[in-house]
Amino acid sequence: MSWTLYTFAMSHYSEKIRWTLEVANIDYREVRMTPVFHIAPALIMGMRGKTTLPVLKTPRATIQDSSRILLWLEETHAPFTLIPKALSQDIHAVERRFDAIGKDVARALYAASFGQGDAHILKLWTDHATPWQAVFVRQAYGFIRWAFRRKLNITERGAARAHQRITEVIDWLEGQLSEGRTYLVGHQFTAADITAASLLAPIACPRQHPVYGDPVYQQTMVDATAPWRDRRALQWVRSMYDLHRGQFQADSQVRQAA
Ligand SMILES: N[C@@H](CCC(=O)N[C@@H](CS)C(=O)NCC(=O)O)C(=O)O
Repeated sequence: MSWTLYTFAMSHYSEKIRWTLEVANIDYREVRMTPVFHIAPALIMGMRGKTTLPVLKTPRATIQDSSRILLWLEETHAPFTLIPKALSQDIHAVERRFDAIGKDVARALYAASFGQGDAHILKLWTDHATPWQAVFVRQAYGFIRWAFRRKLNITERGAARAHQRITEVIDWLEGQLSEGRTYLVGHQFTAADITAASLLAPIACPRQHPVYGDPVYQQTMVDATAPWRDRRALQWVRSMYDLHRGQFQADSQVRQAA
C-alpha cells in the first residue's frame, strides 16, 4: 500500500476524498493529523503556500486540495467511474457548489459550540495526537480557539452569513430532490453525491461516521444543527451514507501523525 491520505478525522473535505478512495476501491492508509501540527507538513507536501488538508501522497504525485485530488483521479484513473466523462462538467459544477459552503459549515458549527462545547472540541482535536502534542494543544487551546475564530471569521455577522449560505444550498438540493431523483447527476452514484453528502455530513450526523455519528458530538452540536438536521436534504445525506458509505478504517489502522 503506497498511497497515503493526510486528513483531520472531523474534516468534511477529508471525508469527501476518504469516501471517494473507498468507493473506487483504491488501497490507501490514512494519517489523521492534529491541528497546529498539520501546518508544517501540509505546507511542505502541498508546496502551494497552503496549510489545508486533505493531502494525497502517491508514488506519482502529491496533491493538496480535495477538488484537485478529484481532477487528478479523473485524469490518471480514467475511466474513473465516480466521474463518467459525459457527466464530468455537471459533477464538477455540483462539487463547486458544495465545496463553497464547506467553510460556512465549519463556521456555523464552531460559532455555536465554542464555549459550551469546548471539552468535546478539545477531545476531537487531540484524539489522534501523540502524548506531547495533546499536552501542547490542551495548554494552548485558548489561543488556538482565538486563532480559529480569526481565520474562519467566526463573528455574529459571519455566522449569520454562513447560516444564510448553507440554507440556500440546502434549498437548492431539495429542489433537485423534488424532481424525484436519488442522485444529483445522471442516474448513478457519482462524486457529486459524495461531495454533497460529505460537506453536509457534519450537520446530518450520519450514524456510520466515527466523529459525526458520536452521540456526544451530536449533543455538542445540537443547537448548531437544529435549523437543518430534519430537513429532507439532510435525510438524503443520511440515505447516501446508508446506501453507499461502507466501512470506515478502524482507528487502529489509522497511523498517528508524529
Ligand atoms: N479547498 C480545500 C479546503 C480544505 C479545508 O478547508 N480543510 C480544512 C479542514 S476542513 C483545513 O485543513 N483547515 C486547516 C488549515 O487551513 O490550516 C479542499 O477542498 O481540500
